[in-house]
Amino acid sequence: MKERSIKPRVILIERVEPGDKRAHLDELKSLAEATGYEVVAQVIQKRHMDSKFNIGKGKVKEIKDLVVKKKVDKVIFYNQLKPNQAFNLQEELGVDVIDRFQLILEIFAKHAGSKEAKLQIELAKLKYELPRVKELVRRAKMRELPGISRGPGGYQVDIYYRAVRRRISYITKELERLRKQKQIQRKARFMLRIPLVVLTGYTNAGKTTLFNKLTRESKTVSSSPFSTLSTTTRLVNFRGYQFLISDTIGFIEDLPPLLIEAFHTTLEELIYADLILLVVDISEDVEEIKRKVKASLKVLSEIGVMGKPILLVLNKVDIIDEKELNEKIKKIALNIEHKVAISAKTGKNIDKLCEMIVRMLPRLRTIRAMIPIDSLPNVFHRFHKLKVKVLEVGEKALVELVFPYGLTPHIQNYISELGGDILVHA
Ligand SMILES: Nc1nc2c(ncn2[C@@H]2O[C@H](COP(=O)(O)OP(=O)(O)O)[C@@H](O)[C@H]2O)c(=O)[nH]1
Ligand SMILES: [Mg+2]
Repeated sequence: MKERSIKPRVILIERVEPGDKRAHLDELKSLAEATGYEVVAQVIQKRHMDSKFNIGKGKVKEIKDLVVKKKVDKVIFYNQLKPNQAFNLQEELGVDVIDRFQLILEIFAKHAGSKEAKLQIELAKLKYELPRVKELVRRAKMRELPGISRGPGGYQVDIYYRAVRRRISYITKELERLRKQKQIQRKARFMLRIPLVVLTGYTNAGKTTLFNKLTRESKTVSSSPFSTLSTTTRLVNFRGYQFLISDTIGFIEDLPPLLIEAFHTTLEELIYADLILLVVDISEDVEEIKRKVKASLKVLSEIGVMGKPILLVLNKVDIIDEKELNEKIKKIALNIEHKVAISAKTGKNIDKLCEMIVRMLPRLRTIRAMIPIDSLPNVFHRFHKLKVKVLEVGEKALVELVFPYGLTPHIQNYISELGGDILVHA
């Protein structure tokens, strides 16, 4: 008997404009899987947009059959759907229909840790929904809405529309307030006792595959200090050396502008990284790889983590030959000093990757803290002269401390006992 998985089952659909060559379903599949869906079918149609369904009417019929046959829960479009198209498709197919924008929102929501991240995502969602609510109002007024008895009538929809707008203005103000607050106090919320490695790179590069390879026998890290990290952080033991590794959503191609702020908040855990692994798909075109690496470095600098060590991981070497690999490595030179070519799928060079990780991870942790001036003698007494540097003296003293990772909890307690604060950026 075939077992039915508990993951929601989805069909992916893309309408490709007749002139366009590239389809994007691989990328969409990677996003859908990362969100927790099981992809049971993929459909591509080459044609101009149909105003009613986006895709053609005949295709809709075909998909309707697939929905029934494959017990599908949801249909996901690569193309952005106009409000009326989304409603028409939903009516016709009898299941939820979302587009890429909404899928990205779902994945962001799943990873959102901080209050700010959650608000950013809700804001993007409401802004996206506003024209859809408008369409709902229009349909309700025209008495077109199917089953008015089960949905809101025109009057209620109107009220809902106004409520959405009020919420948008509330969140906008709240975010402004949080931003100001953050500028005043950039305190570190927590620090880990063990160095943290964070995987990043574009969708489909192989981050999750690599994460699974590296952590096959490891445990999920779920104790409270990690609660602001994504749920996908695990402990890796490599020849007696320990480090934590986090999988992330990473970078998304053609991100809708409305989602950029929300996207930045999903990168928060990079602030805590001791080492960043930038994963690229080496089987892609050289120009494509270069463009992605550059764009990645730009985003990293925008969120303020450029000072951290970066290891460029050239993944998928199993599908190109040695000659191609060497040529590409030469061309991608850029200015990233450390790189390693691996296959997350076959396991090639995974040991070498781990060796490099261990080599690149700092043995000692450097932090900066603000402490009351009268505690300075205490700090000097506690630390060897070489391990503490006073950088600035104002109302409080800004000091830099260096100590072994394992001592992190003690140092944290010590500084808070003195009435000091550790700053986010070391
Ligand atoms: N041939 C090959 N395929 C890989 C390798 N690593 C990942 N993939 C495939 O690339 C696709 C995207 O991988 P995934 O880990 O989801 O990428 P992510 O979006 O960066 O997390 C999947 O179909 C993987 O099976 C590799 O080393 N070699
Ligand atoms: Mg992934």
